[in-house]
Amino acid sequence: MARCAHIALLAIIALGLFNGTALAAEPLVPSWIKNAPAAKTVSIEIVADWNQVERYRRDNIRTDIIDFNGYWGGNLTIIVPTDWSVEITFINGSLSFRHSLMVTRVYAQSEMPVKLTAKDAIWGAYTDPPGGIQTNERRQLNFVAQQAGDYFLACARQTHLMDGHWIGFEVRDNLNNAAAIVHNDKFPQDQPPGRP
Ligand SMILES: [Cu+2]
Repeated sequence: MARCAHIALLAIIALGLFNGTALAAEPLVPSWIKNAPAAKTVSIEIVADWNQVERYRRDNIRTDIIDFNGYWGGNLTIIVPTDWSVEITFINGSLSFRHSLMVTRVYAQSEMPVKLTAKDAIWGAYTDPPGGIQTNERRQLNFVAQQAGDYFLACARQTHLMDGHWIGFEVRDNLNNAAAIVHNDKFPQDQPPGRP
């Protein structure tokens, strides 16, 4: 009996694991990530406030959400192979606000600085000035993903980090190409989808 119960329990655990695997978000390569594996280079285009217009159109009110390619507050993570060159074209698509882009360490919500400054940039990677570029301006941000680990791609404008203007950025060993993972559990279903 004990053995049967044990096997049944194992079967339940296995089913649970299988379901968990099936539900886990799979990495995808959206149109705005272009891999060049031979050159160990990835080109990424990131638009700040990509969805501002769509949100306004739907509800006719300005939301508090400020986004990168339609994602915010860590509901998307970009994963990049270790030692690859990362070439980000950063465009401020906002109708009204300055934004910037900076590679930072990971912050818990409670420890986020009121404002990021240049010295918070990992590998010196940030668009200049940290206070943000004007609407419709663009900047090129090039760096090498030299150390595996978890980071943020954050906006250094005023309180934007605390306000959720950040996405995850992970440098990972043994990865064939860069990709993105959407964390659907952190993405409100009533919001328009992010950039495909
Ligand atoms: Cu911002």
